[in-house]
Amino acid sequence: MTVTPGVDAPTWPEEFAARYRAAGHWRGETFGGMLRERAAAHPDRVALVDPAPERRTWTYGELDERADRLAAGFAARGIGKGDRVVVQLPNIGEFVEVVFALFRIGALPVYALPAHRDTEIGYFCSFTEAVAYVVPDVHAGYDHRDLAARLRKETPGLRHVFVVGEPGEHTALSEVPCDPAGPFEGPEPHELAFLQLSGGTTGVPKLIPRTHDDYLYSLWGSNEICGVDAHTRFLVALPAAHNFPMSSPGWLGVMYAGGTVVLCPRPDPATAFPLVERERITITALVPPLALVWTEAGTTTPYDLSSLTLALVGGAKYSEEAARRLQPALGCRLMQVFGMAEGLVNYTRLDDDVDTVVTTQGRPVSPDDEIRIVDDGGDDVPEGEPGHLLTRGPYTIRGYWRAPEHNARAFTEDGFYRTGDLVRRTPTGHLVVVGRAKDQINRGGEKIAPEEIENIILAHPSVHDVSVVAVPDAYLGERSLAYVVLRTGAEPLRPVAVKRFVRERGVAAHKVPDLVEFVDAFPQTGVGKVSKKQLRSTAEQS
Ligand code: OOB
Repeated sequence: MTVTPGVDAPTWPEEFAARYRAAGHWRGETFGGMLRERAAAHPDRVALVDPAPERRTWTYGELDERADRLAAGFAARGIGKGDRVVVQLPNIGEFVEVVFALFRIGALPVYALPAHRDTEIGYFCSFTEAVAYVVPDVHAGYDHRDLAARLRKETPGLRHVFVVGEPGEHTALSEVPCDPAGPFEGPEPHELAFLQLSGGTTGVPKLIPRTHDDYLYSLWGSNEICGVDAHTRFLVALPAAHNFPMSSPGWLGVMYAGGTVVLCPRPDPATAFPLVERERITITALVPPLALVWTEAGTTTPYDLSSLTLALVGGAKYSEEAARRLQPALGCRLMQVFGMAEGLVNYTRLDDDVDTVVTTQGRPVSPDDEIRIVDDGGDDVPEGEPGHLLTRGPYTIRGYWRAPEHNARAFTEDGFYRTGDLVRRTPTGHLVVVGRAKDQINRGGEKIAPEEIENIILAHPSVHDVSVVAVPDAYLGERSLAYVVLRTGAEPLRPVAVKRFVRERGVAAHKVPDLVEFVDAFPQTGVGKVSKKQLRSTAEQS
C-alpha cells in the first residue's frame, strides 16, 4: 500500500519543482522536523492550550516528546510510511499529537471533520485503504465508537481504531505511546504529508494530496503576510481539520512561528470570548456567518477582547456591509481570505486601505502563484473583466488523489487548476469573487456537492428525480434546496421525510437539505439536461 508519486498523486514537473526550490519557496523541511527544531530552540514555550474540560497545556518540548512516543506506538502496531490513517477528532490536544506522530512516521492523516458520518467515513476508509481510524469516544452527543464498529465489519483493511477517552471494544489512544526504538526513516520534504478533503462538486468527495514542501510554504508565506510570530496566540475556533484554520496561517502556521495555539471547543461567542480574554488571544480565523455573530456579540460583550489584533474571515463571500462593521465591534483589524484546500490562498494585506479590505478577497500569497482569468472558451478575458479563475503555483496541487479522469477535467493540460470560481481582478491585483461556475453549495463556508445529496435522495423508492440547488440566505450566504419529482403513483412524501431519509443514510448534518420542494418536472436546457441555472433563479424568486 505504498504511495507511488505521480501515480496516486500527480506532482509538479521537475522544472517547476526546481524553480520553486531555487526561489526559496520549498525549503526542504518536514512537519516532523519542524516540531523537532522548535522544541530544540525553545522547549519550555507553550505550543498548545486545550482549555476544556480542564485546562491542559503542552510545551514544544512536551509535544515533541509525546509525538515521538505516539509515533513509536503506532509503528509498533504496524503503521508505516505511506499508510493512510483517517483522523476524526474535534478541537482537542490529541488531534495535534496524533497528526505530528503520523507526520514523524510518514503515515498520512486523512482529515475527516467531526460532523462526518458513516457514508463519508466509510468512503474515506475504503478509498484511501486506511489502516487506522482515530476518533473521540462521544462528541457532541454522538458515539463515534459505534460508527467505528460498523465500519470495521465492512472494511477488512481497517486494522485499528484508536479512541480518545473510553475505548469500548477498540484501543484507547492513551495505551499506544511507547519508548521509541530509534529514529524513524520518516518522509522526504517532497513527499506527501496528508490528504485534505475537497469541497467537491462530484458524487464522492475528492482527496487533496499535499506535500511537506508545498504546505510548509503556504504556512510561512501566510505568516509573513499576517504578521504571525512567536508572540502570536491563535484561537482555533473553526474545526481544526479544515484547511483554513489549519494553514491560513492557522494553527500549523502559528506552530511554525513558535507561537501558541489555543483550541476552542465551540466557535460561539459565549465559549470563545472568555477564552480570548483569559488566553490573551491575538489572532483568529472565522467564516462569514460566525464573523457576523461575533460582530453582533462584540458590541455588548463584558469580556475584554483588547488582545485581539486580527480577525481573518474567509471560506465564503463576506458582504462589504458586514465587513465594515467587524473592526469597530471587535476592536481588531480585518483580513479577508479567499483560499482553497487545493492550494491557492489570497489575503488582503495589513497595509491595504479599508475600502480594499472590505471590497476584495485579497491577492495571492506567492509571487509564483500564476493566475489566469478566462472566458467559457478558455481565452483570457480583458483585464478587470470577470471570468473563470485558473491557477498554478508552488502550493497548488497538480491533481487529486487517485482520480485521473476527474483530474483531466479539473486541470488544464499545462497544469492549471480550474477553481470553479468566477472572479475579476482590480488594478492592484486583488481578486474579487463575483460568483461560481462549479455545481457546489457554499453553506456558510461548509461546501456541499449537490450530486452527493442527489444520489442519496434518488435511492428513495418514491423519488423519480431530484435536483439540489443553492438558495440565498441572509445569515449563511446560501442554503440547500432539494427539488424532488415523485414517481407516478408514489405515496405523497413530506419534506421532513426526505430530510430524515438523507440523515438516516449517515451524512454530515450540514448536508441534509434545508428545504425540500416537490415539482412535476425540471426545466431543461437546450440539450435536454436539467437546467440548474433556471432552478436556482426559480428558487431565488420564490
Ligand atoms: C476554503 O477552502 P475550501 O476548500 O473549503 O473551499 C474553497 C472554495 C473556493 O473555491 C471558493 O469557492 C470558496 O471556497 N471561498 C470563497 C472565499 N474563500 C473560499 N468564496 C468567496 N469569498 C471567500 N473569501 O474555504 C479556504 C481555504 C483556505 C483559506 C480560506 C478558505
